[in-house]
Amino acid sequence: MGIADVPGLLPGEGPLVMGIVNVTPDSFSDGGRYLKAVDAIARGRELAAQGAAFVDVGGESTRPGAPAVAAQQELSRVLPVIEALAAEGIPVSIDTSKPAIMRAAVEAGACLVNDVCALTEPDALETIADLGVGVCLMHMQGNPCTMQQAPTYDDVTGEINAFLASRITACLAAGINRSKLLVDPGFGFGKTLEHNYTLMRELPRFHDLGVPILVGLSRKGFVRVLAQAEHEESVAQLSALLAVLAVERGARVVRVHDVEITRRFLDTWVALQLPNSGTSS
Ligand code: 8Y7
Repeated sequence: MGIADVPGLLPGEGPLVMGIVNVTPDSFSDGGRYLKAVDAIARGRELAAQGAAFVDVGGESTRPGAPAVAAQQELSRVLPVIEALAAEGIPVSIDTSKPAIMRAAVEAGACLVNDVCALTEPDALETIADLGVGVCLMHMQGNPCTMQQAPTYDDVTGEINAFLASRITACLAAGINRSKLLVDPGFGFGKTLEHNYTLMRELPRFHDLGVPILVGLSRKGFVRVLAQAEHEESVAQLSALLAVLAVERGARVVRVHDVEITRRFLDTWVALQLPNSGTSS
């Protein structure tokens, strides 16, 4: 199943929520791993019940400064979760940049690959072409360890747009169908506060790429700054507001931690649309 086959992502249909399920256990014991998988599966079910169109399963933290995880460990974290959720008919996306994990995840039932490296790892393009699944191409400046040290751009939106255009071209050249692609400017990935604000203001410029736009704003550092509050509730609410703004500016999918409130905000926005103002891309 590819992106074009996922119900709801056809042109003219409303915004979709991707719910986040992190499987990053602290314990290395089998018992701990099993418990973490059970927790992650329960969380995925809960997010689907709250209205997530996909759950994004990740076994390696991509937060700034996070250490890399060995492929074997990443696999043992995510596969049981993907298998269980996919078996229940929940559309699963796999958050990874490693071709071996993309392949194993799709064999376990994932229908979408969420790659923060936009298929730049060796063999990633060929793997996605071969698997025939959907893929989200995200922009990042630098790598997760160094990206927040001194991100610089002359024209942040223009440069990210050009990068995403070049990755779309690379995908098409590798034999991946355009209908399988999503793009994402990568809020917080090698961006200062001001870069994130500019991207938010200029989000409509990404329409030119001609593929659906996904954004991840949920509980990110700049959202915490805007919220001016420590409580998670305020951060969740502001994240949901920003999801609505992003959708109004053309995003089709929002990747979030708080599915219920985001879905409620988006449903309200959809219900209160002015005539003839629906998104069409
Ligand atoms: C994003 C993401 C993260 C994002 C896409 C976090 C894996 C950091 N952020 N994937 N992943 N877009 N496509 O705060 O913005 O969730 S991890």
